[in-house]
Amino acid sequence: MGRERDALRPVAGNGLLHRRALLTRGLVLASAGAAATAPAAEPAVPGDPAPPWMRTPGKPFSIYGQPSKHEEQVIRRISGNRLLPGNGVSLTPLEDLEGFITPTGLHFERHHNGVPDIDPALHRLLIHGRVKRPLSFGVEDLLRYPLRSHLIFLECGGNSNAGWHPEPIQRPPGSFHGLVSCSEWTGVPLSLLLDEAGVDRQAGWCIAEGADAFAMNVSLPVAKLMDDAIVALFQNGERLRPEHGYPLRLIVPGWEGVLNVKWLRRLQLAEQPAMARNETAKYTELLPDGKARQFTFVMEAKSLITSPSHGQRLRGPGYYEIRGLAWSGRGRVRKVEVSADGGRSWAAAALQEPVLAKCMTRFRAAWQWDGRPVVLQSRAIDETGYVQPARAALVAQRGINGYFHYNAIVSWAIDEEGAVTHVYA
Ligand SMILES: Nc1nc2c(c(=O)[nH]1)N[C@H]1C(S)=C(S)[C@@H](COP(=O)(O)O)O[C@H]1N2
Ligand SMILES: [Mo]
Repeated sequence: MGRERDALRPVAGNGLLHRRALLTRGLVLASAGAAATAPAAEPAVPGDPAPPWMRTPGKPFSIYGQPSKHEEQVIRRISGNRLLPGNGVSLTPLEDLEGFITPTGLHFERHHNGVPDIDPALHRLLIHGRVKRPLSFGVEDLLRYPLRSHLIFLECGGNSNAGWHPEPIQRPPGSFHGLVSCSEWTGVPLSLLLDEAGVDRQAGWCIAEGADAFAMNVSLPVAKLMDDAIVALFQNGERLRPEHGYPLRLIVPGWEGVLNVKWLRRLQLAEQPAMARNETAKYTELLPDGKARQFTFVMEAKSLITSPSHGQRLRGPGYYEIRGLAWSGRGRVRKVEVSADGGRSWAAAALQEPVLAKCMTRFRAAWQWDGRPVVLQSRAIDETGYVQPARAALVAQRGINGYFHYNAIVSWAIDEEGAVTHVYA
């Protein structure tokens, strides 16, 4: 009981409790008692009459499952281009999801010229350029190689770029941080295929090209491809969906989304990068000194509170579980800290297992809200010791002409009414 009472003592400003509190039974009642608020559950009704759906047989089986009709509002939000309908994004509604896997139907999408309709029997993957033996693989050929799975996040380098706006954008977090999702990707380790082709020693780069009408291409260092890249054929257990690269795509764990070429058709080994559009005009960042950062492959550590967040309303003072996601392209998330006083004091959040490298990690923190205005924040620290920066620090370092790779701490202000707004704290 001593430990339990300890767990209910705040460890940081404005009511953040020790993460042990999440394991303490009776926490809700105990803390609700302390704050004199009603518990969330209603007392049981005597009699417990059978609801209507218990009085007739249910529907028969279905051949492919769909979410409940009561969850129709949980959708990807599309931000397209009226003049070029195939160029745009759809975003994952992060605030509506739990755990760390993104359902495939809600995984964000980014296409430059639409989703090609590819016949898997005709699709080929060519490995050529500076290799001893150029090779061409069909899907059936690739399925005979040993497979490997990566549970990883995929994030567009342009995710969260509204953070560079001078005023905080007032939208639910998925609407401006939702170009990140997390899946299990399964495919052939690229090192196997490159070894078979025999990469020339001078070939440090590999130019990957997709079979879409944009023929998107990017340049990647061969060392990374040999390390942990895969040619993915499956996502979350089933064959890739057309919008995510059917029948095969490149997966480059922890590196920015654009490098994960969908509908992959060509890997050309070369001594130099291609200097393609998406590594010169785009996905580069103009720095305050007028120079541009290029080939910023890794997605740095980031975290985000998904609940409470913009668009939600707290129903009065009392106990809340603060919930969010954290990830780092450099490896595991070592720690997530949560603040309820705009960053003056921090409490360690509980990290839900499994905590995997280059994967999303779900974090939770116990919080007793006293009903006064607060600013909630989270910051991720990864296994390299990298600490997610405050917005002011990121802006000081990178200026405001960057557009890509925004990973600053996100702040949610909660007012006396329980309304949540986005602020720069
Ligand atoms: N061939 C091809 N590959 C592509 C793209 C594309 O337009 N064409 N978009 C890239 C970008 S910018 C991102 S962020 C990711 C998005 O992958 P997803 O749509 O599966 O989420 O795919 C990348 N691979
Ligand atoms: Mo992207």
